[in-house]
Amino acid sequence: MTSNTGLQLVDRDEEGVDRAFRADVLEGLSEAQKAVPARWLYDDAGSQLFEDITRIPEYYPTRAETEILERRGEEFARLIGPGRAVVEFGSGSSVKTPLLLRAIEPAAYVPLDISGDFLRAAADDLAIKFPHLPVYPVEADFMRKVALPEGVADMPKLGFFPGSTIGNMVARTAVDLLRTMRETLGESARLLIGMDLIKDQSVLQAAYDDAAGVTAQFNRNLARRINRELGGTIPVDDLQHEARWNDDFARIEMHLVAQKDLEFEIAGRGFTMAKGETIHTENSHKFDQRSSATLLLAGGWTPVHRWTDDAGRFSLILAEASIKRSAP
Ligand code: AVJ
Repeated sequence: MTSNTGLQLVDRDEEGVDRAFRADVLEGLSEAQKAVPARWLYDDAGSQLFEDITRIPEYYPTRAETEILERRGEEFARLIGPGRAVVEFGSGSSVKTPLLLRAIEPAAYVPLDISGDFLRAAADDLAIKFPHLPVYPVEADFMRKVALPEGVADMPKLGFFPGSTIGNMVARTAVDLLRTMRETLGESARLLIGMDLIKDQSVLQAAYDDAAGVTAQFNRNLARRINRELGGTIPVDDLQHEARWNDDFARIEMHLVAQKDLEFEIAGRGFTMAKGETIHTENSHKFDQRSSATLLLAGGWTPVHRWTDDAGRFSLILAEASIKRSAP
């Protein structure tokens, strides 16, 4: 396992509390619109619940993207070519990643993830499926530039960022990440990135507020995690899951809505919520052809090809690192 400079990825205090989590929660819940960064939804329980979400009937993105990966292998091979080191941002899915690797004859596979456990599991799984492919897992926070292993130094890179995870970020953060990816991947890199598409509101609403209530559990798990890890007393059952379409920003927002006036403590500090007040817990931005191109271009990537599933719900975009040139 390559550990990037052995840097401490989680900073805990004497009691084992994740300092960044506590700071984000205390700060976010002190703002006029209460909000907690979406990354804190994904502890072990949250990651498991998200896995469950990918299998519910209303949640189309995973199936739509997998359909593209299953059907377009020949085009990937032609447009991407063999011999690249595939650098995956996030620990990789046992379904999507093999579909890509099988299609393009890569020279190496480099999964990047902040969680060593997920990373090792994904890497082991891959090594069994592709016994001749060099696999170099790297435990790192890919929001910052990552030093890739020596073994792939001379290979051209293909970044792989499926799942529309980019949609979790507001434009500014997304652009920062795209530019950082360009730095991580180097000269003549390419990027294959999943971006979910703007569509009928009722379809989006259902995808983020499923009938079985799995997404509601996923959202409420954040409050449970706060109670568990930060000594919180949030009355979780008094918070209702809401998926809201924000048309100005073209995004689905997840909120936890207070069902009555609430008082609770977190890490010794008191908080109140008036009935109807919300905690904003996640954004899931949706794109069209132009907005996705604008975002990629702002991040230093020129789109070269795009695929959608047959129903036109989801897009997978191939982009190349833009070359600086003078205007126009
Ligand atoms: C993991 C960010 C891609 O936005 O669709 C799914 C997360 N949240 N249901 C998404 C999510 C609620 C998901 N991403």
